[in-house]
Amino acid sequence: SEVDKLSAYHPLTEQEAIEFSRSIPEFFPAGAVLTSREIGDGNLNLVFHITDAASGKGLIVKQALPYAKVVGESWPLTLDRARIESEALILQNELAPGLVPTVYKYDAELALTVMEDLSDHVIMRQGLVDGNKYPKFAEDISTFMANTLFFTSDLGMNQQDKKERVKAFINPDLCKITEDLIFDDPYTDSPNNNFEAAIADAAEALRNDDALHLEVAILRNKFLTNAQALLHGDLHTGSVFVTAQSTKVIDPEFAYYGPIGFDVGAVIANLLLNYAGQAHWIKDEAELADFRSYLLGSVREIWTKFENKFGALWDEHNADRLASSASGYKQYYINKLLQDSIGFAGCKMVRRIVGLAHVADIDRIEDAAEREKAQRLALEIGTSLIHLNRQAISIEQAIDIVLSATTK
Ligand code: SR1
Ligand code: MG
Repeated sequence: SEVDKLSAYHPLTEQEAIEFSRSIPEFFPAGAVLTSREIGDGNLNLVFHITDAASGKGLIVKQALPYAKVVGESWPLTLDRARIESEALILQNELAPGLVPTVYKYDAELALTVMEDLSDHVIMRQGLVDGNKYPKFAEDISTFMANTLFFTSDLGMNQQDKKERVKAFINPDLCKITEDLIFDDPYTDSPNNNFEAAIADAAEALRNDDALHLEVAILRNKFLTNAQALLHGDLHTGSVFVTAQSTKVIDPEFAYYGPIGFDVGAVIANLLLNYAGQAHWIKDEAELADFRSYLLGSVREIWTKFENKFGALWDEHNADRLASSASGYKQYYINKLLQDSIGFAGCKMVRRIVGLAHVADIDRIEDAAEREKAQRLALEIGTSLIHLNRQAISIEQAIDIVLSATTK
């Protein structure tokens, strides 16, 4: 068949993506006239949007490339990440139903996953840049994180099965990207770094701050060694599709067993990066204050809801006898999650300003002086969160950091 002819790995053409999508049983009507468009705007993969104008139905065909698209063929990357992504999506859909796209098919040879078309949603990063609020997001993302992280941890599943799962999600290439881009490059003179001359002094300060390096080294070590739960691994606002009523988390190709706070911190960091850029996007002072207060309210709500939901799962489903009975342990564990989340959030903000891959919330600001102001604000917040992390006892301390950095 046409699909069999495709089978050896090669990057698909738009036409081949159409042929492949016809192999999904009973999806498109027989003889449907399909169109295909490569819409991938991420750093790593090809993404084809297949549509049938007559039925209005669509599919996404996502194919991993054997290298990082953002850099080129000189940066090889395993195709196994397509398996990791499809298996993570399937598991996440079981643990947090409706909060990820449905997977229709995975093809190991072609490193390709066919999944639900979410083109009635928008990428949250763009939605926030456009000044839109998402009233269901805090509820949904806290459910997503509490369910997927608790039930894949030693608290929420059989601990021997968990070790098998750790094995299935060993993801060295993608972890190496994070280890370098987030936990090393910004703090040294790395050729991967990418920052503007206007903030060279701030980038240099990152390289010379010993106390900061200690905190980043501790957080890096947690990322390297703490197999706490199956993470999404790259939970920024570009990995979330939203509408006012719906949230869908996509792109878990960085999934691996790591520290829970890394996912929670990613969400917080990306709301705060938007916060830092918003002075450009919203010119009216009152509207800006309102939107920024919405973003800070979301950070508070996400943490509080996550903490409550994770705590409720702990009370009802704890698989670890001592963890559930030792008095004070739950509070100790959840406070460590808060501290890690704050620390990782800081690292994720810093890397988006001086590291290889940036965010549109700030990079698309055309005016150089405004862009510099946003970058400096993000760095001020990020570094302060990193300095705070091991001392934190409340999310309010992180919010206070943002407020005082804004008025500085
Ligand atoms: C080389 S990939 C750069 C970044 O894009 C992804 O979304 C991850 O955040 C990664 O660090
Ligand atoms: Mg991605």
